[in-house]
Amino acid sequence: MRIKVINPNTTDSMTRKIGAAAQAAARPGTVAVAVNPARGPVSIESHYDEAVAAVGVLDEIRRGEAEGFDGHVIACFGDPGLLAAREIASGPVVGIAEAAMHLASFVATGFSVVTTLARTCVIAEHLAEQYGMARFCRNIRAIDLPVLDLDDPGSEASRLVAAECRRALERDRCGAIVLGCAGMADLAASLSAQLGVPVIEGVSAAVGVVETLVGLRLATSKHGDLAYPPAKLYRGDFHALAPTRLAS
Ligand code: 5HY
Repeated sequence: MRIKVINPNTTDSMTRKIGAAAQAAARPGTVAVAVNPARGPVSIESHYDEAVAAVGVLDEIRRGEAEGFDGHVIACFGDPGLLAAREIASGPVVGIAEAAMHLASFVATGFSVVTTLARTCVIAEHLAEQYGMARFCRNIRAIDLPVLDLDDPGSEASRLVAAECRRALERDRCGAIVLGCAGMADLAASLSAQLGVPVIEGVSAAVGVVETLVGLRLATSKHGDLAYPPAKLYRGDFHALAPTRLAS
């Protein structure tokens, strides 16, 4: 099975980290190929970043369809472009926030999310609502560190994340932690060992969900709102994105 793991931001080092986490979580026989779009924000920390990054995600999904991938993962905790991606993909498309929240609900009656910038907490809140996970989501916390600082050893990111996780376990009545950024993929195992609770990171969670769906021969329904988009003309430099080419 081949899974395309899309990092919607355009920072190669983060794509490499995501790729390593995805392949490490994959079952024998699964190849996880991590990519990022050629165009878009270096990190995603706002609604605006998300909106623009979604176009890059759709670029990669279209390419992935032509390259014959069995499934796709959207590796940004805002799950940018998820439903639009499902419209143009034949195989399953899973977002890391969606997968992490659902898997957390299998191992605890409540989880807290620990993410980067405080301003992105509302995005995770909206997704918890949208996915029907609001009653499991006890709290969404932020370490208030920019996404790209996660890789800066001087930022003490892992210490800040661990401290926020401890606060969540002390105060939020949660039994599990969901890491709210793909850039935290490499922190889950050591945090779980330190804290003694399930710590779920979305890249591994989403790879596992895609593997399960493909294994069960479950693909995105093309009946109703996730059918291929109606063919039409797109003007200007979005011309190449016109859905006409997809339906054929
Ligand atoms: C992510 N941003 O997973 C989100 C996390 C966030 O560039 N990759 C990003 O903080 O919203």
